[in-house]
Amino acid sequence: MAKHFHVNTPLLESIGMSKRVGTTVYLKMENSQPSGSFKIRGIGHLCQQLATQSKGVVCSSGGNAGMAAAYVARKMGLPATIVVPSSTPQLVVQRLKDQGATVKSVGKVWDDANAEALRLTETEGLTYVPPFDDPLLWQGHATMITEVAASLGPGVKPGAVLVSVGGGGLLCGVVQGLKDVGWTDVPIIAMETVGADCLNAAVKAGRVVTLDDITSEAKCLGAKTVCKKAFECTQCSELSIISELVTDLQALQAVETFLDEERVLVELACGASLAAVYSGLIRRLQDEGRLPTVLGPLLVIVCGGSSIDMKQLANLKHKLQT
Ligand code: PLV
Repeated sequence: MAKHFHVNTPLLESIGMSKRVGTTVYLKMENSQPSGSFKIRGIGHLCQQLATQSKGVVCSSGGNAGMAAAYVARKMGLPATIVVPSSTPQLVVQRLKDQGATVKSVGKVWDDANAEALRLTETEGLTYVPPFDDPLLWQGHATMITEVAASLGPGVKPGAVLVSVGGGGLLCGVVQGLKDVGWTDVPIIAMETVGADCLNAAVKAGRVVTLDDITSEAKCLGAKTVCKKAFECTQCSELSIISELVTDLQALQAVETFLDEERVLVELACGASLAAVYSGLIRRLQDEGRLPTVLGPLLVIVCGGSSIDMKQLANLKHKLQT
């Protein structure tokens, strides 16, 4: 990759989380990317490959892929149209506009917005930027694992990696990254919220399935169908991918604990991963023999997200606790 748009993010040790899990926990702080999430890695790479001659990009998004596409397009001097579902909060719509993007709100969930983005690709001749289903995205996301390997130094390898799953692009990127650095034996814990659980539903069904609806408040995990590649990774004997769920309330409580302990505000989509630590899920997986009792360092991908501020946090609290 030539010039890129993402930054090399810090890898921080979390004392609070390490105490809870009983092993060192490292946080890959993707929240500190210029667009607020890891999405910029893949989308920056994809746009460099596909959009240099473009008359503009169009991206369907729950919010964060759109933030990345808008940021990258602005840096490339291209117009960006971001199509979001009506569930995307106003604060994200405003942040997208502040990045210079044109925002269209179409349909109830991401899948509806995506149909409109694909239509615009055809009718307006724009370059389509998918939020999670493209090998170029996974290749870009994989750089986060290469960075982790460089930060940890030779001879140190994670005991497990914790990621959130929406449409599965982050998961595919992490898998790619683990392959790139020769860590395919490191188990991945793939977290979703109940009601945005397309990977978990696919794993249970033994095939890719489409959810009837997205009922979780973690809208950025809200793809009704996981990408084929992510499902295939769960079926691959070379990899160990553990698909687990938390409730929205657990994800919210994790967001709050993370804010208190690490002084960083992330959205619910990221809270799903953090909840695996705070709710005791990692300990339970160890007790069940699904993770080793003596676990090497736990790597948490802090995927970040812009769909949060103090007002949104209060709204979510009100919604989920009453
Ligand atoms: N969000 C996508 C898909 O939404 C989007 O359009 O922004 N963590 C955060 C903060 C995210 O925004 C997302 C994806 C994920 C995790 C999950 O990544 P994925 O979709 O690659 O599995 C519908």
